[in-house]
Amino acid sequence: MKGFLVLTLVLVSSFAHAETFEVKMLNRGEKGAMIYEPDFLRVAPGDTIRFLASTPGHNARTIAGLAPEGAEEIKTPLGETADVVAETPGIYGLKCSPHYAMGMVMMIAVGEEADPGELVLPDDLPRRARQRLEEIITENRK
Ligand SMILES: [Cu+2]
Repeated sequence: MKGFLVLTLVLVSSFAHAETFEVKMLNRGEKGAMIYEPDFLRVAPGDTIRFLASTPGHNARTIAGLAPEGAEEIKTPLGETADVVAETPGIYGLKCSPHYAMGMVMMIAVGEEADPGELVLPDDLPRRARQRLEEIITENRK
């Protein structure tokens, strides 16, 4: 009976550490038009990222080539608030499908070790998306 109690406490405390981070999807934010706020998050595996439909018509999808090996593709429904659970450690580049060419992108680092500075951006990024990703990397590299 004593062993069971200890196991229960360990399980409860590991769940208690998982956090939820909110990202607003906005037509206009502090850094400009068509933007995620914040545009960079560092989270731990098991944490939840909640994409808020703060203004209509946005979503969040993995940018091809900007996700860790073996990570599941992120794809939230257009115009809806949705939760994504971070699992595989590494760097994720995310885009809004309708506003990718306008530079609506963000980055999530999962795990303490993940370094945006080690990211190699694919060649085929839209110009505005590349610009914003480079700014995010400069501001958040380790
Ligand atoms: Cu958008």
